[in-house]
Amino acid sequence: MKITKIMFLSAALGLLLTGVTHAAEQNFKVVINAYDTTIPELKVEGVTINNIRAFNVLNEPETLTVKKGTTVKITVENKSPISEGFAIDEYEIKDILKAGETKVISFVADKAGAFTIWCQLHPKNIHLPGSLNVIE
Ligand SMILES: [Cu+2]
Repeated sequence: MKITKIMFLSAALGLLLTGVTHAAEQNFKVVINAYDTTIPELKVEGVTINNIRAFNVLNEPETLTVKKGTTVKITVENKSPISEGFAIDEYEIKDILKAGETKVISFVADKAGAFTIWCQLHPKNIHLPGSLNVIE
């Protein structure tokens, strides 16, 4: 009878500790993907445009949301054929990932607000920025 109680208590405590750990730490996986699009011919309102080439880079997912105080671990994988940047100014994060490289970026989200995740190497209309949302 006593052993059963102890086993139950330690199981409950185990669950409680697991819950606390999950609330304090959050893991994300972000993939940087490059999209190279070619449109041979496009007709818009009577105007014909030939040979359109669009090159865009996206962080997927673009938006990360955490609660203030969370330890954030972002595993960033660069699948673009060139080096890409990963920066969040307000958290003093400024990293560069070579093509094919994966890095883990860790920090404590101790400031609430919406912060731009951007690439410091390329224009924002090519490598589209994302957002880190830290909620109270
Ligand atoms: Cu970039």
